[in-house]
Amino acid sequence: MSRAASAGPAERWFGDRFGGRPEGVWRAPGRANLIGEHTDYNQGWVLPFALHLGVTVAASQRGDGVLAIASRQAPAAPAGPPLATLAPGAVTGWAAYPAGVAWALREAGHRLAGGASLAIDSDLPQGAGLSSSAALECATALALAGLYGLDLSRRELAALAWRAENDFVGVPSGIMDQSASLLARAGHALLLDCRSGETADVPLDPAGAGLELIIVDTGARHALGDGRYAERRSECDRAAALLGVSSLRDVASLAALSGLADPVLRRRARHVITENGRVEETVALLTGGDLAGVGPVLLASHASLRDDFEVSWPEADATVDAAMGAGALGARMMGGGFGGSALALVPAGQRAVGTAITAEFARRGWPAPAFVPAVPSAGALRVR
Ligand code: GAF
Repeated sequence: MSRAASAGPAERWFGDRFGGRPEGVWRAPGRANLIGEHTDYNQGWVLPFALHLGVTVAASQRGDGVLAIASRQAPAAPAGPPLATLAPGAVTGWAAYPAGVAWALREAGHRLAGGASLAIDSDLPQGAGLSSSAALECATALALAGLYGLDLSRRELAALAWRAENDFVGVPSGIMDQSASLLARAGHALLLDCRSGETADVPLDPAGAGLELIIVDTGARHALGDGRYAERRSECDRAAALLGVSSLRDVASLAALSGLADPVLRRRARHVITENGRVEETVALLTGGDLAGVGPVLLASHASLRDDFEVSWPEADATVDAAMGAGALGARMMGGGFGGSALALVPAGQRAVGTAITAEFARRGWPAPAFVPAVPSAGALRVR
């Protein structure tokens, strides 16, 4: 679905719930991550790109200080917290994400005095590891900044959206997803240094290389807030502390890991260090015009996430094996892990990979996976 086409349903939804025409419509995409998994909160590097799927917010200012929120995907559960009462824990469920953004803006000293009506529509699958939460936060952040004329850079908005997720919703994510949604450019992946915040656009044009990137939604649902993601974060923090560095980014070489007695912490740290190296390798390959050469790097990333970081799940492993057996150039699980989507790099128009994955799921008695073309798209924007 194109962005222009997607403004209509959100506008009509606004009319249904609030009456009249919204002052504006904003849209923020979900993301895929080419490589650099579980490196963001270790102050390392990531290389995500924006998807063509996303969240649209049709919005207007109000005069009563209320944040009225209605989602087309959850019509039975509208929310309407007064802005003045917003505090962590005060709003739960999906509405905590937009409410958290209003809270983060207020905490940063921005006035949204009259409140806002937000009509939300999404074409992103939830729980598929494609950052539907970050897209909701970023679309809301752009909408509120637009309505109230706030002079905030994309980087500042990403930081506020990230703060909403961490400090209001209570999910301890890194900054990758919000950055990809707000900063990515069409036809490019976004190289982000998660310590300095510096970014660079790296050309990513699968079609031009005669290839396709395919997202495989494995159907296994994941939730960043279920505790396992937080456990990985704290293992990384412990490993860094034991190695005497402020984050695993600062570990100079794999040899230093002999200083970790705990084999689990050693494996976690090894993943982060080698994954940072794989981001660097991927950027060099893309810059040299060799997308096909990225295939083996994706596969190595998957092995590291499966064996060292232990965040893969059976459907992702089966997807990667079936894809490689049917002629993919590379494949890996994507995102936080324990469910969600995998990414496969395949020759353009080659249907054998999808067929093989679907057949493998059927053989194992799993529901059929869904396939989404991953086209590097533009970051968030005002649609109208
Ligand atoms: C999730 C998180 F939200 C990101 O910050 C990142 O840590 C990712 O998992 C793993 O790379 O998407």
